[in-house]
Amino acid sequence: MAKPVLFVLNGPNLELLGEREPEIYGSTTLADVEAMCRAEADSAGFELRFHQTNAEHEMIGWLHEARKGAAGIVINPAAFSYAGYPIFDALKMCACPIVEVHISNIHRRDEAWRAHSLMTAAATGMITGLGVHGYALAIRHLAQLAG
Ligand code: CA2
Repeated sequence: MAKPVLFVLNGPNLELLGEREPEIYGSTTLADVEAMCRAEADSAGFELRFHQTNAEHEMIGWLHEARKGAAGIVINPAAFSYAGYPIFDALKMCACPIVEVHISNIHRRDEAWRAHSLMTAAATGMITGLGVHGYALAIRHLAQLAG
């Protein structure tokens, strides 16, 4: 039988994770995050689709794929959080549970604008400030819902 599909989607600049501002984002790379997500998804019985993009249209394309029956979406929209209205609309079209993840605590940053993510109103819930562990927690939550 086909495994339920889980999308883990990452927005702009996150391919640089581990290379810049380690005091805020830690030293884990996005490849490490993907490996961690694969391990979580495997043990939960999910098929994982893990992506990162700097292009809004690509993110929307993956959300349109997820719309067709994904079991869940984990999304770190990064800076799309603040101006990505087309991504917000695409998220709203997805019926599955959606967990928004931010590595840093967006409510505790020097720049006040980081605290207000447009995406949160389209998500089921949000994890912020727990580092890359937030991705693993999000997958465990979605696995519980699916199980
Ligand atoms: O904390 C998060 O996960 C963020 O979504 C990361 C975004 C930022 O715009 C959000 O406010 C919070 C992206 C940060 C800029 O890109 C970097 C990527 C890797 C390392 C340093 C910066």
